[in-house]
Amino acid sequence: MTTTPRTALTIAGSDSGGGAGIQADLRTFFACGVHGLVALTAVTVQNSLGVQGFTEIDAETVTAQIKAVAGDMGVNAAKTGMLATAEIIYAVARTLDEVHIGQGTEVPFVVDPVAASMTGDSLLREEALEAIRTELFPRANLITPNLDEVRLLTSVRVTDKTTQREAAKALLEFGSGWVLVKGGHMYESPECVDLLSDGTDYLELSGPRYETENTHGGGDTMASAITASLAKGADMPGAVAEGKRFIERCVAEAYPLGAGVGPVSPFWRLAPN
Ligand code: PXL
Repeated sequence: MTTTPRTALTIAGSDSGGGAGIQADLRTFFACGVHGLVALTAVTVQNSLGVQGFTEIDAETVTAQIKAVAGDMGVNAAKTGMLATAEIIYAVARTLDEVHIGQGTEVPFVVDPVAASMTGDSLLREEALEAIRTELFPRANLITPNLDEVRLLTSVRVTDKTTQREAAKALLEFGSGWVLVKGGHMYESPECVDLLSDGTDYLELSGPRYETENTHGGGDTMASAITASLAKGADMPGAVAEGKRFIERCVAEAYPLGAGVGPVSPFWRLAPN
């Protein structure tokens, strides 16, 4: 008999284009060797040119999905992506407490505070940002905002390493164990420098910047790779370092698809060439 792999749960939306959302999460989990579980929050209608709209799933169905898999299969780590509405966020927070996922439990929880797609289309109803801050950040072992999300959440404008550190401190005030302030959107910098902090340690993770237009799903893929490493038992700095290595290769091997922004690709992990 084959042994059961580790499991990772994504609580997120569907991308009909297959490059971001639960599709990015599941292909990353697969490439990283963990079994992916899903609580679907919303169905987006989109392609490489942008998001045409979305329909959210009712909050009871979201929580029922989490309880169904957590109770039977067990969850070794979890993450959130697109959550769509404040009602879903409140319901998810309550349910995570019930099934013992998040800070203060054995099961690490990563919050990727998705507010908009890279094309600028909103993926979150307006009142929901505050709910992410108050309901999810205190339960998160790690939050992974990009610079646009940092600005929405704290009003700090990150332009260099000093303001990146300021942002990390401001975000930790909301109660997460760790924060990863991703520097990929500082386009002037020749490197992508991310800052990981728990308020005591400030760890800089530096990597190359690849010239590509095709970065759809990059944030989701990185957060999922970190979640997969946590599910396999890595500590936070180790999991983030692994996630960073993983996303670098996915960006390096991103491919064109459609007339707009193509997806980052985890295929390298399956068929190394
Ligand atoms: O990359 C953020 C994201 C998350 N979830 C869904 C998305 C996107 C970006 O388009 O569509 C469903």
